[in-house]
Amino acid sequence: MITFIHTADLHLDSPFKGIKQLEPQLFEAIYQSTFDSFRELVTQAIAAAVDFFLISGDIYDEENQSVKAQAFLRDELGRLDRAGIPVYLSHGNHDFLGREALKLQLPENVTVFEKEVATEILTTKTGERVAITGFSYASRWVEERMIVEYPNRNHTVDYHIGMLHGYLEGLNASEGVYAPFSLGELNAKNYDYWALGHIHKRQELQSAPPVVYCGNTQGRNPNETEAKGAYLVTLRKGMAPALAFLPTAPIVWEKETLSLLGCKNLNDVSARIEERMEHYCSRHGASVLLSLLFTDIQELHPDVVKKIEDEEILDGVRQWLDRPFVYLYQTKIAVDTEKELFSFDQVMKESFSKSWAEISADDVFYQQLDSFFQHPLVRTTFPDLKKDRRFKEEVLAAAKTMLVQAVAFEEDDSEDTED
Ligand SMILES: [Mn+2]
Repeated sequence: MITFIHTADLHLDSPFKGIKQLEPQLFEAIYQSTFDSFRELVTQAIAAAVDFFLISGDIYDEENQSVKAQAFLRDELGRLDRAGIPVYLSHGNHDFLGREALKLQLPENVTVFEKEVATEILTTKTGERVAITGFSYASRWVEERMIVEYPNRNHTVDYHIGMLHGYLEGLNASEGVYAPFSLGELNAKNYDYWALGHIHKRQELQSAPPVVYCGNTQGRNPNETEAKGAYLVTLRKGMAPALAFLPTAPIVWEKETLSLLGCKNLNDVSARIEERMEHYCSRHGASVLLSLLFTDIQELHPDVVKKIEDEEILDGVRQWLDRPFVYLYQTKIAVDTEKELFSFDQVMKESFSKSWAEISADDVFYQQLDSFFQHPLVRTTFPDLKKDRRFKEEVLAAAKTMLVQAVAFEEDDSEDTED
């Protein structure tokens, strides 16, 4: 039997740029969160006396790693060293190899994968032999199918584990398509576990053998919701693999849809919000940064809608600033004009859906925007834009809102004249 930690995407020293202005009181806790989550993970790994510890890329947030982040990693990995736990780490697209002159020496228990795919062999305290295969990014853009460089299963060992920071094709995630692979390609290697990194949303893609994105260790924006942490994995010969998720993030981003049915004025909305915040307060555990998406606003006075749209409503909310804190980070109103607009005209709805499917297809979308992406300014300033799935989603969502509103305004205007 072997036990190990599978983590990735620590993004140590993430700057949390947008939050600094928002709430200086909480900023320190938020800024420290990437560090705190990893420290907690190391503590739990030592308590569980795991055989080894895997970090599948993006240890640091930036290519230019702060001395603080490096010293932190060195010291935490040093705690694992003193506990006799070997560490295998690879660098990803955020913290690719380079800048040797700026590297702090890591402790002796640490093996760093280089840019070529390589296999390390480890013998655990109970004498079981484990092969671990991985590589590090030599640059931000690794577009090759690195999976083809991975060797087939090593038949002289008890377990073979693959570490891979890359993109599972067909996932439709917002992360860039780097070191792409398919499930079939992974399975063809015949390994016992795939410790994936890069996609920040935690997901078990397959249970036997496990193919797992462990997610990042600390959410960094409103889209990185849910508890964050790492996996404690146990593999036994002839038994089903056991995966236990260890939540270690001190702060969790939550996103919730909240109905405002029955709310008419500012007081009603405030009361409804505080009810939800009390719910999070009573849960205990991690601190919460909450985003609320309001629906059913039909009874709400237009002046109140305006206050929500301007996010002025946040100023009136009683925030819970004691640790663990519960902080309302943003409020939005769900746009449902599409449903209302097309509900009365089936033909219009169908033709819109058809056009929509056409322009949403990757080939059409990217072809239409080709000269934009090729523009020198775009290429130099936003080199990653074309690979950013979220960019496409945002462009399409914004376009849809504009189209829908352009038609909906006609409706609004006619209503206005009745007032
Ligand atoms: Mn990452």
